[in-house]
Amino acid sequence: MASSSHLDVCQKVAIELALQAGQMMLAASGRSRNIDQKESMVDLVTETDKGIEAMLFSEIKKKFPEHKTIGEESHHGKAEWTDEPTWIIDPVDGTMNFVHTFPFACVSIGLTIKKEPVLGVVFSPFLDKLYVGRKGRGSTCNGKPISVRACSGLSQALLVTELGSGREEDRIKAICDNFKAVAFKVHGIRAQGSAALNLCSVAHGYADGYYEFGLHCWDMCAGMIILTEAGGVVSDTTGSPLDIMARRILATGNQTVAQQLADSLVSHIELERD
Ligand code: LIP
Repeated sequence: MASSSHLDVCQKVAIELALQAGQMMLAASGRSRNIDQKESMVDLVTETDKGIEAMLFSEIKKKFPEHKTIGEESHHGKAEWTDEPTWIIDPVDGTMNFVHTFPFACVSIGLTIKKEPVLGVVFSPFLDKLYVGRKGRGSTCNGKPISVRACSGLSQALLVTELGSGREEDRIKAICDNFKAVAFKVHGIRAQGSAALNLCSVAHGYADGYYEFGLHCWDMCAGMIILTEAGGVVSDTTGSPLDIMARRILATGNQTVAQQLADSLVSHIELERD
């Protein structure tokens, strides 16, 4: 396990890089030209996504040459994820939002050691929110401690979920079936378009739970440590332990809401692992 002082250096660098990435997002906002499609016509990537990831990887390589990296825009085939210190990065989480200048877009920088998230940094320059979560040290937003809010159960919960980036008939049907199964049991359901900010919303006490099928390891790595260090819980959508490569997550402020939500979902979509 890395020393505390080494992780202090990692945290300082990750925050500096997140702020730099935020400036790149602000400079490019509303001016995306080369927008490409990936998994589907709604799974977009811009030159800003690629430029930020290149900057992050280059800086991390300079400062931590022995560390590994996994990034959304340079990821091809199966993720090579080892016990080595590994930065798992989404340069622009919420790319569709970014293209439309809808403010829920951020950079997400996670660090795992022995395949355990130990540090998460999520920064949205449009919302002006810098979230930091550090194993054993809690979570903050703009330097102030944050925590999940109390929620007695699903009937009192405000949830977040997403339609995601796939448009396959069976996936959309399963997502709609789950939405309908949950809709009548909760206070409300929101979709913000960014997994990282969804996890931070639960960590900050704005929402009581979030679930999604189809997201990737880079969408969830930073946000999950920010949430668990704020007192929240993460799992697979069935309630079993989370596998961050299995492309599905259930994240709540407490175990009661988690169990009731897992019991309410009617379709646990299986997707090709990262
Ligand atoms: C996004 C995820 C979000 C999902 C979107 C998209 P991206 O990541 O954060 O949860 O619903 O479809 O995948 O592609 O903007 O980095």
